[in-house]
Amino acid sequence: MLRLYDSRLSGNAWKVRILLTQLGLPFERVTLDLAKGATADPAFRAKSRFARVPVLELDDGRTIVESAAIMLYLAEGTRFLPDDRFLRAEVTSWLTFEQADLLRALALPRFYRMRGVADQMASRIADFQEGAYPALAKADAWLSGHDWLVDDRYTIADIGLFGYVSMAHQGGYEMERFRSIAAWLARVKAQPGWVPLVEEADA
Ligand SMILES: N[C@@H](CCC(=O)N[C@@H](CS)C(=O)NCC(=O)O)C(=O)O
Repeated sequence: MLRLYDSRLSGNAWKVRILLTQLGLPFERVTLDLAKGATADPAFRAKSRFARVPVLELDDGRTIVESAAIMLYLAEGTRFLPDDRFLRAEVTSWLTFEQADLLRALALPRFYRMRGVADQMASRIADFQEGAYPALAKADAWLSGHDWLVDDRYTIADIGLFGYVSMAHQGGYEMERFRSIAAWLARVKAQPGWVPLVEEADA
């Protein structure tokens, strides 16, 4: 069976969990305690060359790291990834944009708030916001003319962007500025098989 190494509040692992669930693929979940330094464990380091979750372990023991790589692997040949070469490049383009322009800028302010250190990190948060607000505006502009990011249908591009954008307000972002993003987030959440970050049994 597939095995997903994640952590309870990781948005990157959440993306993979949403996709696995929507694909109907059974998987075993191994939830690491990042606060206790679980990613430094040599056994985990042997599975994750970057010492981070998510990690997908295949039946044969090989592992895939990086949420975008995992999603591209899982989505191959499914409705979540177009066959057309150009459209696949479009999917990769959104996944790359999310990682380069949004991931840290959205995730770290949320993390600082969760840890109660947002006040000390105020100038860092302001720097993140300076970069992320224009990137969010670009996504909002695209979504003002499209229901979905690629090919007018739900793909892993949507799952990839959804993860941290849906939690940006937890890091202090004023997401009410982005009405098209808000409508798109609701569409993603309404997809069959969508799962919340923290499931009730786990809350
Ligand atoms: N680009 C990576 C980022 C993964 C990442 O940042 N993972 C965090 C949790 S969301 C992590 O494992 N951090 C290591 C640690 O806190 O020890 C991806 O998309 O998978």
